[in-house]
Amino acid sequence: MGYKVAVVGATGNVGREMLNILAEREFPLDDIAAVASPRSQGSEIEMGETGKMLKVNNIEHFDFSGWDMALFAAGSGPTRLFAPKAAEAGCTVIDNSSLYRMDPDVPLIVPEVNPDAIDGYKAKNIIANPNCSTAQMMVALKPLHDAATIKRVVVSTYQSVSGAGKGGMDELFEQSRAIFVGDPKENQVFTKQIAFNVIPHIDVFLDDGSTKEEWKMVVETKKILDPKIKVTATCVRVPVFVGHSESINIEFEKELSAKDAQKILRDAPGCMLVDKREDEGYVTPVECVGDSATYISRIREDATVENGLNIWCVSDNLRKGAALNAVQIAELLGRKHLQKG
Ligand code: 11C
Repeated sequence: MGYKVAVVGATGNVGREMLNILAEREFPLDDIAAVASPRSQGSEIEMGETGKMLKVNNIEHFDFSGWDMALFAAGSGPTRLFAPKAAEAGCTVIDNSSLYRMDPDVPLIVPEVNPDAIDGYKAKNIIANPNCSTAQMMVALKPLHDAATIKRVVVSTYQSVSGAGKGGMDELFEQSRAIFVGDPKENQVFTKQIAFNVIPHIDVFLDDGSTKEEWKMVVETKKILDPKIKVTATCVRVPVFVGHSESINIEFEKELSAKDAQKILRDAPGCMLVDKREDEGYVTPVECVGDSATYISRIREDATVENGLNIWCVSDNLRKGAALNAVQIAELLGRKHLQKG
């Protein structure tokens, strides 16, 4: 016996990846519904690479009662309207938007890091999925925090355009081509030219001069891992299609050598250590596309602070940063709270 699962926002980058991953991981399904905006009603979408085609349902007419879980990848606007309806109808919402992440009545979960926090989901029947740049950093930091207690993190991100949806990917492609043929195109999705450029601006500016993307990394780390950890972030969009990279400087309470950190991360859940001081000894975003792991490379001691380490962390932002983490939450929810059969 399996679950009845709805994927909301099924036609977007993350929704499609959710369908892929549900199929790939053989999630026990009794029924699956693809749900999207009225625009997509009647179109069809493939369930991963299974050949099974799903008719897309209009979110405005979809009845969530009788469905066990809904994986939402619909953005904050539609989520604000439809997630509470689904939750009230008894369908547990696993939401990928930023809407509920900091709600004290909504658990914010990375299954490798804080699985027990899921127990609080009943207050609203909603569970939040973290921001992609936070999720991969949590997978890398948790085992190091357990070993030597992290005091402070300084992170700079190199985030791919797929984080801004299909429109972001199209803009990078079209703009690169247009520049090559000598017919430059105006930017519409990004605030500046993204082709052959980098943009230190993701999401809106806040009063203190940081961006909301940077703020998310600070507050989500505290909620997921430890409120005592100080985090400062600089988030940058780079002309990469898929895969977010992060340079993370970590200051610990206790001493932790680069060698010991390697040993810990080699065995840590969700992590893949590739760390040799040679050409093939580190991972770049193009190599992580389609993978589930959070790759860690370039571990080295930072001699400018007491107990400091630098690491390089790369992951497929559409997977661990979004769809995979959501499906892992669904698996955890099934194991801990919604057992079937
Ligand atoms: C980006 N991290 O790369 C964003 C996308 O809060 O879920 C995800 C935004 C969010 O643009």
